[in-house]
Amino acid sequence: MFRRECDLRVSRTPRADRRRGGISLVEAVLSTLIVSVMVVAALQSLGSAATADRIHAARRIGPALASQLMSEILVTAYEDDGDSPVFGPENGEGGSHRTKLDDVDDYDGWSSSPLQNKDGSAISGLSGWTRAVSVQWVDPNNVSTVVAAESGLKRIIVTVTDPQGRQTAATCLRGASSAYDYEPSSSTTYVNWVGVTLQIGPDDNARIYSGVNPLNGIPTPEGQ
Ligand SMILES: [Ca+2]
Ligand SMILES: [Ca+2]
Repeated sequence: MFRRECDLRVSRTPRADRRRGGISLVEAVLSTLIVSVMVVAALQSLGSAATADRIHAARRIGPALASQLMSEILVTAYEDDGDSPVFGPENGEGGSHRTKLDDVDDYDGWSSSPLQNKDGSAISGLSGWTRAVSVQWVDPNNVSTVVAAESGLKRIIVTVTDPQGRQTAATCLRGASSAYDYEPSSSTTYVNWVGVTLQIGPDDNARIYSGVNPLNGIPTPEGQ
């Protein structure tokens, strides 16, 4: 008896395995969606970081600009040494810059936008910022009380407003007998204020503003 045997087994790839050999449309769409979500999330993070950086810079610049102008004011005389001092700029001292302002109350009402250096030159990179000054006599026994007549004490307020309307205010008191109110014993040239603006690189937000009053005292008449 002849018996024939043959092997009819055929190797087949299961349908599921064959599908894994490529990328289906659904998988491509899902992958694109996931990547898109990740890109959007990354961009939002970058945008938030940039916004936070700008806010931080604005909070740092406001006090610096206020301090810079305040230091400029504090080294002027308490009262103009002319024959007819007035509260506010004396004759010939007003104008578009601050080079002729030589006593504290000359600065009352000063405001500038765009911001200016003392010589009237514009401070670049600060479009939309405003700096304003208010000076008032106050009661020496209660410095929060404004008085209408000479009291021997002036309160100076420098207010800086950024382009978004956020304000920074610096307040100082100035008496009538500070070191800067004594006449030198002889004609003397000295440095009493230095305004500083520093910037490294092209980023305006990285700029540093400051003003300093050197500690060298003004030469005073003997006995004073
Ligand atoms: Ca004055
Ligand atoms: Ca003056």
